[in-house]
Amino acid sequence: MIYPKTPLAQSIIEILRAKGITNIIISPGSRNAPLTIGFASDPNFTCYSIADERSAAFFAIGMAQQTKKPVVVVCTSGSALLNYYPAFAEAFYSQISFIVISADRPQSKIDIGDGQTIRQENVFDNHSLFNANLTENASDKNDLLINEAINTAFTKKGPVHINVPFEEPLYETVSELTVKPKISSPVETDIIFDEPISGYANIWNASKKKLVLVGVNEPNAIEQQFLDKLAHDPSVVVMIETTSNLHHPKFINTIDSIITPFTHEDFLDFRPEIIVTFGGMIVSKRIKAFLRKYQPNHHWHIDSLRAYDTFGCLTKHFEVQPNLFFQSFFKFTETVESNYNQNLQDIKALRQRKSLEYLAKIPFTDFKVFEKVLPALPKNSQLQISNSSPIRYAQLFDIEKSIEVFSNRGTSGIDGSTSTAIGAAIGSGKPNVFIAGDIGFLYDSNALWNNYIPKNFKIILINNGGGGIFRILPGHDETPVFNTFFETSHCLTAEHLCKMYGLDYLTASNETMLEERLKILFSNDDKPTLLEVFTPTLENDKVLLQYFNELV
Ligand SMILES: Cc1ncc(C[n+]2csc(CCOP(=O)(O)OP(=O)(O)O)c2C)c(N)n1
Repeated sequence: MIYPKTPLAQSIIEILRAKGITNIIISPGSRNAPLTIGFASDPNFTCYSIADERSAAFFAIGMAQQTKKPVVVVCTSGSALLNYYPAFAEAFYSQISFIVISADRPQSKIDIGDGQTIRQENVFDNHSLFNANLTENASDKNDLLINEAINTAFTKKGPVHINVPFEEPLYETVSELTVKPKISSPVETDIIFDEPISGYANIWNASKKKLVLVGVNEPNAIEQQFLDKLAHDPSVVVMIETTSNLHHPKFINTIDSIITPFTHEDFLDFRPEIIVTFGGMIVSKRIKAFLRKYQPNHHWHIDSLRAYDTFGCLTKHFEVQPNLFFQSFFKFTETVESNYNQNLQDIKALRQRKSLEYLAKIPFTDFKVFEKVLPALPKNSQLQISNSSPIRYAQLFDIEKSIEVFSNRGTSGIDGSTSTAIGAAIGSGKPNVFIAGDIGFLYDSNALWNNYIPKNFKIILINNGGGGIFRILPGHDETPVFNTFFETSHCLTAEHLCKMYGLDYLTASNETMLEERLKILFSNDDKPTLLEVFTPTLENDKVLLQYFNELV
C-alpha cells in the first residue's frame, strides 16, 4: 500500500475509512496532494475527479442525498474552497450529510503575500454544523476534531468543514502507516419518544379542521398505515407537494390548483385549527401566504432535528421521526366527524375536471410540455427537477407513484441542479431523468464536465429563451430592463455543449415532435441524452396564468 508521508493526511484517511465513508470527490490542486494520493491509493475509497469545485460539491450532495451517508469533497487552498459554498448551504437547509476537507497553508503563511492563500478557517461558519480547524502535525486533538466533524455530519445530517494545513513537500509517500488515530463513535441518540402527548391528542380530538402539509420528504419514509389513518379521518386534509414522495388518492397533491382561485370566504372556510408539518421546505408560495395570513391556532412540526417557523405560528416541535410520532400519537386520537376533508375532495374533483378541459385546448407551451413529459417518465425511475418554474409546473400534475422526486429546495438555487442530478444518478444507480430550465442548465453546464455521467442519464431541457419565471411573477413589464436584467433573454441552445461533452442531442418544438422524441429518449440507454424542448417565450406565462382563472 502507498500512504501519504504526512501523518495528518494519514489520520484523516484512516478515520474516514474506519467510519465507513467511501465516496470521495477530489478537485485538482497541489496543496491537497497528501490527501489525493492517500484516497486514490486506498481501494476502500471510490474517488471521483471533478475539476470545478462548485459542481463537485453539488455532485457530492446528490450522491449523499441517495446513499444517505456523508460524501467527502477535497480541494486545494484558496478560492477553490469558496466554490463549495452554494452546495454547503444547500446541504445545511436540506439536511444532507456533507464533509468538506480543504487543504491550507499553515496559519503563519496566511495574509503575508503567499499565492493561492486566503483565510480558510471557519469560512462556512454561518452554515457549518462543525468546523475542525486542524493544526499542522498529527495529534490527539486533531484526531478528536476530525472524529467530531465526521460524527456531526452523520448525526446532525448537514455540512461540516475540516481545514487541514499542509507544508511542503506534499507528494512524498511511505509504505507503512505511521499513525494509529483513535476512532470515537457518535453518541447514540435516544430514539424512544416518551414525551407526554395526550394533551396534544386532546387538542387534535377537539378540532374539526386539521391540515397536514408535507414538503420535501424521502421516498418510502412514512409507514402506509399512518398515511391511511390520516387519509380516512374526515377532519383531516393532507396536502402534499411533489417533492414529498407521498401518494394516496385522498391526498391533495396539486396545492396551487386547489387554492389559487379561493376567495377570502373560501380561505376563512379552509383555515385549519391545527396544522401539522413534517419534511423539509415547502415549494408552494401560495400555501405559505395563506397560512401566514389565516394562521391556525396550532402549528406542530415533526422532525428529529429541526423546525422552522414557516408560518409565524409554530407552537410545538416534536423532536422525533414522524413514524415514531404517529405510532405514539395515534394511540390517543379519535376519528372526528367533520366535512373538512369532503369539501376539499369536492373542490379537487372540480379542479381536476377544469384542468383537463383547459389542457385540451392550450397551445404548445411550458405547461403543455409538463403535461406530456410527466406521464412519459419510465416507472421506477428517479426524477430530479431544477428550481425556478420547472418545480412549480411539476406541482400541477400527478406523478406516477413509483417515480421518486427530488429538487434542491434547501436554498432553491439554480446553480447546481444538473451536478446534483448526476451525483444522485450515480449514488442511486437508478434510471434518472433531470428536467431543467435553460438558465439553470446553462449556469451549471460544467456539470457535464466529468467522466461519470451514466449512460442512461436523461436531461429534458425546456428552453423558453430565458428565465420564464420572471414573466409569471407579478410586476413583469415588457421592457428592455426586464429582458436584460430579469429574464436574461438569449438565443443559446445546448447543441454544442452536448457535442463537446459527448451527449446525444434531440430537439422538439411542437407536441407531435415532443411525443416522438420522448419515445426515442426513453428507448435508448446507450449514451446520456439531452432533449431540448423549445417553447414560445411570449406565450408561456399567459397560458399558465389563464389556467388559474379557468379552474372554477
Ligand atoms: C444561484 C441562483 N441565482 C439566481 C437565482 C434567481 N433565479 C430564480 S429562477 C431564475 C431563472 C431561471 O430560469 P430557467 O432555469 O430558464 O427556468 P424558467 O424560469 O425559464 O423555467 C433565477 C435567475 C437563483 N434561484 N439561484
